[in-house]
Amino acid sequence: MTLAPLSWTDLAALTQWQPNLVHGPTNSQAKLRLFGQPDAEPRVTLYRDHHAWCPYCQKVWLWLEEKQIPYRIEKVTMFCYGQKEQWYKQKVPSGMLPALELDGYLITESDDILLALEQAFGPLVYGMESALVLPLRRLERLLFRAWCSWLCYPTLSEQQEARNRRQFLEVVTSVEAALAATSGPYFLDQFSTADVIFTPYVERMNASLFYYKGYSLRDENPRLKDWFAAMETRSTYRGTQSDFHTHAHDLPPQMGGCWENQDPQTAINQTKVDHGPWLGLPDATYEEPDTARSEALFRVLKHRANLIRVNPSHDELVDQALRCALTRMMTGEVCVPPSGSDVALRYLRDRISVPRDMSIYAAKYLREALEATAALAGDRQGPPIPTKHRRDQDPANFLR
Ligand SMILES: N[C@@H](CCC(=O)N[C@@H](CS)C(=O)NCC(=O)O)C(=O)O
Repeated sequence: MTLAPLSWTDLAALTQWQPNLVHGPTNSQAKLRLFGQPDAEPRVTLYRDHHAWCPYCQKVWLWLEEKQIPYRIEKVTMFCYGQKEQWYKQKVPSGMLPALELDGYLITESDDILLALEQAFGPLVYGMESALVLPLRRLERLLFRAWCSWLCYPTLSEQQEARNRRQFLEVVTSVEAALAATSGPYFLDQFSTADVIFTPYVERMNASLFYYKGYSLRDENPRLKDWFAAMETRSTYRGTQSDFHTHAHDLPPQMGGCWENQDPQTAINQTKVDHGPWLGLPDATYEEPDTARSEALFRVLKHRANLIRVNPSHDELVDQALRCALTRMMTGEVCVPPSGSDVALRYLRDRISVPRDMSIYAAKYLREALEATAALAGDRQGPPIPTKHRRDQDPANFLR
């Protein structure tokens, strides 16, 4: 007998997820952060991307969360996802993110923003210009350049590919040495600005090299492994953390392309990231919260009308198939979706964005349920994810 999918009302009764966006743990959906100070009048407004993807925004975001500075958030569309808001272009003609207003003064450039924040609120343990942090900032830029050279240019020969890899690994050796210079897991003797500076790109390196080069930065390097694990003990970092799927498919349009190598491990990793299983990937190793499924359900319920509308398949088909996947995720009961809905379910599976839509484990469970349900309908994939832009992810479709 085929189990009928639960109704939207029945599904809604299965989630109690209700995050406190203003005072609770770091969350990409927040528009105001007061950190338990209900009377605070924020001096700071952070302008960051709707996708919670921009690495320079993540740096400032994480800093504000760690320092618990009350602030407002205004979200702006990045060029590759859709139309840049006119009001933002008037404020920042280049359209670049992040920008920050402090006491009414506008500041751009993430490093200048952090310097201004330090002046106003004090350093995050060590200052950006301190003798301890400056060499680490230089090392981060070296690592960034070596990563770009390996990932973002087509290689003309195997020798060149091997050279680019070796040059990247040489800088990783220096990063391992820097991490080993203190007894704890962080870059300096305690968590500080230095860790915030490394976070955005090391996270993107971990994801992209796993997917395009068959190389696991996190597994291959013991100090970085410990550093990632320590970062994941922080609810601030977990709130800003993205997953392998999101990075692997958001990086190409941002970086002007990502080039895969011929290593057999690359194909294995790509299959895992694109088709699952997502649980167990080295993008997150902290213990999964028991609210993950509730959170995923809550987020789908919030946007269900938009999700159904933007899906290329017929609305009724998507509606029913999606309820089948959610029924399975919440009850464990197998619910066979309507025939022809494999494409619709995989379209959505490929477009969950972390942390924009939900946190990392919530996304893993939702992807698993969508894939397992799609597999009952067939093996057709959704339309390919574009690599030159991501207008399939235009935030304008999700503002209502
Ligand atoms: N040097 C700048 C770089 C900022 C930057 O490159 N921002 C990108 C996003 S990661 C941007 O806003 N690009 C325009 C867009 O995509 O709309 C900083 O540190 O703030």
